[in-house]
Amino acid sequence: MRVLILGGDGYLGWPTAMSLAVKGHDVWVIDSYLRRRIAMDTRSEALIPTPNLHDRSEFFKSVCGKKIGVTIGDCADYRLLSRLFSDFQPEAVIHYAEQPSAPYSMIGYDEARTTLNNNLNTTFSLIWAVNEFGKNCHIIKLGTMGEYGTPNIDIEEGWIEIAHGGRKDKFLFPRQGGSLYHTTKVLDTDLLWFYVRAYGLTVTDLMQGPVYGLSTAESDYDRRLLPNFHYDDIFGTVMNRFLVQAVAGIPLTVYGRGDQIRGYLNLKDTLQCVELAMNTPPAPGELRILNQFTEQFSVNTLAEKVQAAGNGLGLNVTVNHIDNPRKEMEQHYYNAKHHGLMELGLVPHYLTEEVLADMLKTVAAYKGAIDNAKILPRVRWNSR
Ligand code: USQ
Repeated sequence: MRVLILGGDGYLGWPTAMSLAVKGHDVWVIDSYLRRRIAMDTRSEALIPTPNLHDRSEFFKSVCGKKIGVTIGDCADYRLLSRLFSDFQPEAVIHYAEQPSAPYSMIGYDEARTTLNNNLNTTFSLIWAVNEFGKNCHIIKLGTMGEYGTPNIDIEEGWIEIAHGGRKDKFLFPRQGGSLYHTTKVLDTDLLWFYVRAYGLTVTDLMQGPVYGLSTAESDYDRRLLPNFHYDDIFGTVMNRFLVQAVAGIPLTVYGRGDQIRGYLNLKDTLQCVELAMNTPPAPGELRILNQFTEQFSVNTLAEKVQAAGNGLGLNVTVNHIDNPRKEMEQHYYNAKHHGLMELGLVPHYLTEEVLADMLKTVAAYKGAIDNAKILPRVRWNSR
């Protein structure tokens, strides 16, 4: 298949590009380096320096013999996207090109506006480019489990049937993002749903939980192909942060009570999920929503698991409950359905002690590069 990846420089975008290229797909990536710029601005650079996209693509070709096309440009630029669609004629487009950090979106007005503009305008321009130049192209959009928040009822996969006044109908599951970033994802879904109804676009919205992990089959060939692994409070997801903290000898930063539950998955499973969604598209003109995670844990459970694996390797891992910088429920009901991707064939990589030990060993190889100033939270939700 010809596959266009928006946000191809990202933590998920680059590994997805390599994985699909190795499987024989014709892959083109576009990225504006927004994350790299924000990381520099906020002193949140990744643990492992990653080459620019052109260099990554060349290293990849020299190692795996496959070409990944590269465009550096703004995915919100409709004219640029339109040219890419006309020239490359993708059959599937995978949309990762969003400002993905909840804390960044909560710093202040400028950061909130950057997040809102980038995320909504990219989704909007993509919708129009597909409608004008690639009507049959399947849009695979990375949403987030955070769109649902933490309701006191089971979370369905995207839709809920509601009986009211003696009548029934099916609606998008109620959503309540916990940050401006998460709220832009809610708005993305609404935009997509409107244009699915209006123009008959074909869309899969993947509601993904926090991802962890450093390596994939392709990055194992050469360190220069590793994903950009963040451990700072802006771009680092909780599990990746705990791995680095364990190696650095810093107490694990559990926010508040630590009973916050989320659905997690290994980076390797993100690749599987996206490929499964691509290979088995929904019916033309349908919005399909799949919940993308493999296991539910509380933050406390994650910390205990990292502590056990770290201590098994001779590290002395301690856990610290610190003041929660976010506004979120710290104790809540959480039961999210996630059978759609399993039915499509997902074979999960679960979070075993062996998986944790492997990740800790990889992080340990970069111990000297850990900057302790990036660990403690610098952004508070309720600062004003
Ligand atoms: N947390 C800690 N200690 C830390 C960091 C986080 O206790 O040092 C807690 C947070 O308070 C939260 C949970 O861990 O309760 C998850 O936090 P996170 O930073 O791993 O995840 P989040 O901010 O929600 O965002 C990440 C990605 C985002 C993606 C989302 C999926 O950055 O792009 O959409 O995970 S989800 O969480 O399901 O919305």
